[in-house]
Amino acid sequence: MSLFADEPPWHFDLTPGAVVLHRFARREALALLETITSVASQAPFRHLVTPGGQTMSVAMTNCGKKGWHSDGHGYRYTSQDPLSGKPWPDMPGNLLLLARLAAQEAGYSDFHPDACLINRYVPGARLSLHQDKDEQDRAAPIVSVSLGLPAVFQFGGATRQSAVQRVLLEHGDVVVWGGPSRLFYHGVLALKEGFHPDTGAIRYNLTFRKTC
Ligand code: MD6
Ligand code: FE
Repeated sequence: MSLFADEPPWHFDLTPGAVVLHRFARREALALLETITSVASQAPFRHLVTPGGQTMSVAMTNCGKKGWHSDGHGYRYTSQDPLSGKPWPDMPGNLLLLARLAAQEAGYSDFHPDACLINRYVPGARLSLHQDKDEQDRAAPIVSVSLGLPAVFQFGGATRQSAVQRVLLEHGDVVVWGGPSRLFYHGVLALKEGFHPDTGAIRYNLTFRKTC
């Protein structure tokens, strides 16, 4: 926690185990965007298809030892990009360090992510309520970094019917999510039109996970 309330990050507790670190990644944001461009040049963004046959409005790619994938056979982590058959691009050191520092700031020491899912939203793109439950290690938190246009993040509880709260995630905001809330339902409302000086009409989200 910073000593002075006028310096980032500002902690906002969502629910036990989950905290927003407002502006935690602001200073690194431009370097993170360059990293995203580099990863996407090796493993391009693509619109995955859910097991139910719906094409997702959010485009995705990954870096790290594992990458998240979805198709008609289900959701899973793979070691290779199914588009190219090659391993996912390495997770760059600046991303890994940021994820580890954010986890520590939220009280989760010794976070060792092996996957970074990169989401790209254009206006209208959304992520419906879901649980992140494809990871074997449920003791590790998830660290989520928002860049570019703001989005409304919804977070609920243990069931799809749980009441949802809403929080605006802006450029450089980080959410750390684990412990008792690790399997809580959450989603992202349709992105509004807008312009961000660093990304134009786009929001990116990086989620770091320990998959096994
Ligand atoms: C997003 N994030 O913010 C999507 N999942 O674009 C997630 O689905 C998410 O932010 C688990 C933990 C934190 C997250
Ligand atoms: Fe999620």
